[in-house]
Amino acid sequence: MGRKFFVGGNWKCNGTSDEIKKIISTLNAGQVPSQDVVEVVVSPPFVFLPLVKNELRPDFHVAAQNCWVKKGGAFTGEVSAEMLVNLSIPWVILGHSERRALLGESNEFVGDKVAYALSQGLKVIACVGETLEQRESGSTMDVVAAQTKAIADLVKDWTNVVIAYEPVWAIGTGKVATPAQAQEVHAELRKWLQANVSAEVAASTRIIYGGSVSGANCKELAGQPDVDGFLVGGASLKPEFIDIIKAAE
Ligand code: G2H
Repeated sequence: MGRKFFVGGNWKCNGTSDEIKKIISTLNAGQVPSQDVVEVVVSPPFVFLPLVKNELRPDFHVAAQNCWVKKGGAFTGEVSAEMLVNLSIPWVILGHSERRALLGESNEFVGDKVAYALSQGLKVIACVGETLEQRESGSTMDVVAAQTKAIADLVKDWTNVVIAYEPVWAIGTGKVATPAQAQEVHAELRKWLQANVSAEVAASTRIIYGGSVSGANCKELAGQPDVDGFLVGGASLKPEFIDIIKAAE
């Protein structure tokens, strides 16, 4: 199947330029497995993208945390996919639950964003995940399938898509999904891709887990057959991110 382990660091809305430089130094000094074993992508706030792009070691790549849904223009405050391509930023995170919840991004809007970003040549980390209420009411898979369907309806080529399963109740709470809970949803998602997209896409698309991943819990999560890596928030700002990358081994 050959799904290369993927570790993303989502720095969210954190950091001063001094703090960002410190994180870069730590990452640049870290001993990690080779690019044949793990793909590492870090996602600073927009304003720090050029700094990180210029200073970060070349075997780690850079992602934006969002981009506009279509071609740039009169959209105050937005950053377009074209601009990211112009700055040679290869990746973008789309559909993070913080944006879905706080900024009202719907499944369809996220699907449109994913399709447009891909059409411009960006690679996409597309986030899906259920709230606690949805999990407790037994609708986890319905929610995650609907979020994925809105993307699948518009995307034909999945080569440049990584799906991040991030249960909302596990984000920034310290309440990580158990390895069994993560594996269950990842396996169901893969089955969904098999049934609704193709066996090839199901076998080759990386499904990574996000939600309170740490140096302490990453090894066990990484041992699950359908967990192909992580999207890390809080811990990606700390030296322990290097330990999380090593979970690829
Ligand atoms: C989930 C994750 C990163 P954290 O949002 O995308 O954040 O690891 O802080 O839960």
